[in-house]
Amino acid sequence: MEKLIITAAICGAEVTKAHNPAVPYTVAEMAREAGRAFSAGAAVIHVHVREDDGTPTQDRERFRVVLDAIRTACPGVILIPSTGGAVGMTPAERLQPTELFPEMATLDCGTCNFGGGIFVNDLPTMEAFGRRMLENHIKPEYECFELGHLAAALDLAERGLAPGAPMHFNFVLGVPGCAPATVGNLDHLVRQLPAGATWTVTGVGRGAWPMAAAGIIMGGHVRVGLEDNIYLEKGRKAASNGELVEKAVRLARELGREIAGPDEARRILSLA
Ligand code: KMH
Ligand code: ZN
Repeated sequence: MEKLIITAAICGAEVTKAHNPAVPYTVAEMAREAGRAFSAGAAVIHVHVREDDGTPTQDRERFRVVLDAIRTACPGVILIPSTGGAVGMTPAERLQPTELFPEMATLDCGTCNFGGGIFVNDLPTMEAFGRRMLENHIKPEYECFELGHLAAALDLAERGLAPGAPMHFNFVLGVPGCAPATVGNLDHLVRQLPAGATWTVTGVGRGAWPMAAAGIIMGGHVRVGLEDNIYLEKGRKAASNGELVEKAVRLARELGREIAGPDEARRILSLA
């Protein structure tokens, strides 16, 4: 089995300091949390940005400053800025980080419930995001929140409207109102992947650790972080993203899977 790539989703757009005081907002906090995750074993950081007061934003210049600060704190790390942003943002707003030519970015693969809101990713929106990633030579991380999202992503690439093989997917399971975080759902998705594709699994909320374990033993990769889950274990909040990554590393070691550094992750993801 390949080494395990751990992604840390350190901030998100919805979780706040009221949920967990370790959620980073400022540039310094973002660099600190990314640094802790990286030191613990994360090769990839999934990045959302906030104003200093915690308001989610997709502002290009805020992304520029935060991505630079994370690069300094985490030499060689792979950055995956979000083009999902927060529910209700326009496609133009969301696309701003792609103007910075990151090596990867998220591409969300369908409209779905997202907590109390609706996260809009209709086909024209997906096509626009796919075209932008082709033009700017960005490898998408195709985010699938529902079982049908995988087929939508494959169809987009098949029609030449988004980057194709080798494709990389993130199966985000357990978002309220979307596909639950079950091994059955994950297995159903993995079985439909084209040859050569790579995948990560993200379990949201209480699905976080079962999905991490499943990803490790099924040969995929794993995302953890405060964006998805604020608890280290039931009733115990994580003190940092680093603690969440440390737990993923412990699980992997117990299950016999080695951890990939950024260079190995670049090779596995065909970025190198
Ligand atoms: N904040 C969610 C509405 C992504 O980063 O691409 C969308 C999200 C997905 O987090
Ligand atoms: Zn995200």
